[in-house]
Amino acid sequence: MSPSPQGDPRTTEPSITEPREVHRKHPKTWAAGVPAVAVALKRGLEQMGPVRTAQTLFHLNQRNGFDCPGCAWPETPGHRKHAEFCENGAKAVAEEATRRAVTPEFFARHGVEDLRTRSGYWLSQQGRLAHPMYLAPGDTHYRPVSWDEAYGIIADELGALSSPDEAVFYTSGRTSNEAAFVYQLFARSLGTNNLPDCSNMCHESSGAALGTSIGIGKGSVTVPDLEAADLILIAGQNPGTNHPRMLATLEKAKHNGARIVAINPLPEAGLMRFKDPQKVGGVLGSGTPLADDFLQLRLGSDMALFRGVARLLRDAERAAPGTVFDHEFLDEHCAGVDDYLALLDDVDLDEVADITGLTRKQIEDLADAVRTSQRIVLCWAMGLTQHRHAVATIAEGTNVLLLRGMIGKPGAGLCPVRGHSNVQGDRTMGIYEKMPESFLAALDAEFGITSPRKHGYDTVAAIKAMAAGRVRVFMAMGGNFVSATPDTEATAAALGKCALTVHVSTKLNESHLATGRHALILPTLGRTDLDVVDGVPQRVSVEDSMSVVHLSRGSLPPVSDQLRSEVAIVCELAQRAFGTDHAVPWAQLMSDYDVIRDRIERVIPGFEDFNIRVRRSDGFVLPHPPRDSRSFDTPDGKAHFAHHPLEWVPIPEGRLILQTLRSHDQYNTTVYGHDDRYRGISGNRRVVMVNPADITALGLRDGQHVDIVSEFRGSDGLEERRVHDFEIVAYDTPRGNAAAYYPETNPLVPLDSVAKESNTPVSKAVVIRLEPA
Ligand SMILES: Nc1nc2c(c(=O)[nH]1)N[C@H]1C(S)=C(S)[C@@H](COP(=O)(O)OP(=O)(O)OC[C@H]3O[C@@H](n4cnc5c(=O)[nH]c(N)nc54)[C@H](O)[C@@H]3O)O[C@H]1N2
Ligand SMILES: Nc1nc2c(c(=O)[nH]1)N[C@H]1C(S)=C(S)[C@@H](COP(=O)(O)OP(=O)(O)OC[C@H]3O[C@@H](n4cnc5c(=O)[nH]c(N)nc54)[C@H](O)[C@@H]3O)O[C@H]1N2
Ligand SMILES: [Mo]
Repeated sequence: MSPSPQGDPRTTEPSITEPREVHRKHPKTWAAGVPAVAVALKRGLEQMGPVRTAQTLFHLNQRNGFDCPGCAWPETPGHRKHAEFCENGAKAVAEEATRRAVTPEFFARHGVEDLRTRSGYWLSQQGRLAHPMYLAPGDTHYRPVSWDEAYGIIADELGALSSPDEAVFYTSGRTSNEAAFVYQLFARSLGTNNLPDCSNMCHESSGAALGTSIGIGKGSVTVPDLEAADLILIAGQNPGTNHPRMLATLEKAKHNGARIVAINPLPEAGLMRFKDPQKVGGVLGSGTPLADDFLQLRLGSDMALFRGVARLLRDAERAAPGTVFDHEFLDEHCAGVDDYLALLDDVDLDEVADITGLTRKQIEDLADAVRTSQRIVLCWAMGLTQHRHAVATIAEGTNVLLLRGMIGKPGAGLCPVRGHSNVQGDRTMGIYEKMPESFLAALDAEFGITSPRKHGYDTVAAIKAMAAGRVRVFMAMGGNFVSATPDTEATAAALGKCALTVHVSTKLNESHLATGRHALILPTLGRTDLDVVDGVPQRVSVEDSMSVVHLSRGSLPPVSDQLRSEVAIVCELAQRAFGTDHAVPWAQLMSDYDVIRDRIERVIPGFEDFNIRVRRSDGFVLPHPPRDSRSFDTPDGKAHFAHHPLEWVPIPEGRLILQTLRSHDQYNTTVYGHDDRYRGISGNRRVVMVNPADITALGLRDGQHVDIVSEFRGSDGLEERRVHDFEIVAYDTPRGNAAAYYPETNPLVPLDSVAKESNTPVSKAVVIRLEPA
């Protein structure tokens, strides 16, 4: 295909503004509004030029357009014809649809050592990867290879494994359903379940908790439910930055009379007030206040808060039997309630106040709101999932909703807000190191393969296996493994022990420089790119945070004719690795994505008439037994009250608890710029936000430069990790709690510090001390 003029790549190196000194302004008390539009347009024009900017922003989340590669927040049903503006969605698109290109000449100019000295920001600003590149053993520079050579290199290494379990296949959550399905089929045809994914670091704790409590690891609400709720609790989530389109839903809920409670250590602007840039009122007026209550609790104390609320509900029920609990729901649909109520005897509400840092009155008010509301939704994200006791915390929040019968009725339910735009779909497609027997059996029957039954590695287990020399081939379908995972130095060293590392990527990142003995970078099409097979434009499908599956079609001419789709890369590699007479018809699968969808339909329940229903303008909703019919796919068919011992995060003397979080100007490890606008911090990301009273108590001062040292008691005693030269910023965070940006602080997160049951790295509670630099 010949690129149109606006598709011509820019190959001169862009001039990059590297970080300078930190600037502070007052944190914002509202989100979006006119500045959001201005920033989005500026970034769009810089990266894409005027024509592509207009083309992409017009096609974002449209009926015939592409699914936004930003977050997994759903479209409002029936609204897909209107452009839904979102600053950070626009930035995600600009980042992908940039005209800048990383060519073989770029790699000839910059050796791997040189690139290792560059920041992640500098790397991603270079533009789209434009040619397959190979770093041969002992080489200093990546050099161009043909696709054939690249497949040959991978197939040779896979052929030389002494066990298929010496290969690991990572996935990041942007991969489409079709690509994810063929990718896991490839891994299982090879004979391994080593399919770690970004979800292991993200909502794994939600999946683990909900799986046990309600029998399915997905949220139980839809957008109309949120709009109809009378109480919405938002715990551990910063929607103004990470799910901006959620604010429009919250605004609507608010207009319908909902009360919104923000539960967060930080007064995030998006939780406070929203100015919809698409409405006159949002441009000229003061916007809509969102949160009615802001509960500024300490890091890791949500479980205590939920348990305190449960205790108050129980007391109210005892005082006026039959008025608080939903007895019909409890009797008919739940197990374990009596044991849970007994556990509540031990709750000391003064202790809950101490742990959370909230007042008794705040806790009682929340319990009153939960007691008197008829339709309650609990939303959460990384602030709950990335703690040692994350699974117990989410299960505790679920217990509270169960007591009031808030599952499987309109306007109520559980709402884990997913991150990557198709992370939920990838899991549905089998990207999981321990898929159930029913899935594996169906896959085997459909394709005539024998999937391995032994569970594979998740992300943390994969790093440990690499470190132990048990992995020879590491392949990543997207993502930035070395920067997103904990313990950056240890992880880079582990990757270095692999024979071959392979990255299927859209943009250059640090993981391309954390190589095995040899390494490949394979450039792929993104969501915005036109994907044509035999003259026919292909569409892919994705599943949003509320289990809605719909189509996405890119429209932009790719930045180079060397880019291949993720589906093609997997299927071509499979033909090379397994030969053309393999049981799986790889050539046929890649010839038309409808064929893949037909196969998905035969393997995965809920995809009946996939190709027909996915073409409806709003797509279709996957089944969710608790939501649809209050049925629970647990051994006894009931929802289960969890009975975990109460846990929280104590703050050792002279230490702080650090959470690692996102600024307003990044997408995970991809830094778009240095302006965390809502928090009023710009210029440089190496900052640590600390409560002013703690700064004084620690004998430090605002603006001082410090090293952050993390302390972790591992099996071999006290371990320390250090990152250098961070500026202290006095900030409104609870006493004893601090915050700094991910991924700069990932070297501080110990690989062994993981959530119980879900094995998710504990990124929101790192014990630290600050040492003057
Ligand atoms: N623009 C943009 N959008 C994104 C992303 C991005 O990087 N940029 N990333 C995507 C991905 S993969 C994900 S998973 C989501 C992440 O979305 P979020 O979970 O909103 O992301 P974080 O920045 O990690 O923010 C965590 C929030 O939880 C709060 N928090 C931290 N610890 C606690 C706690 O113990 N209790 C409570 N109650 N609150 C706590 C923090 O103060 C912060 O407000 O966003 C997705 N969308
Ligand atoms: N300390 C700390 N660590 C964390 C977190 C935290 O809050 N704190 N959050 C965790 C969470 S929630 C997540 S989800 C992970 C994220 O982990 P990952 O998903 O691994 O990381 P990303 O930064 O999203 O990956 C960005 C890269 O993906 C590639 N890419 C983008 N789009 C596409 C595409 O369409 N196809 C392909 N093949 N490649 C593409 C680009 O090359 C880009 O450089 O990080 C986790 N790590
Ligand atoms: Mo995530």
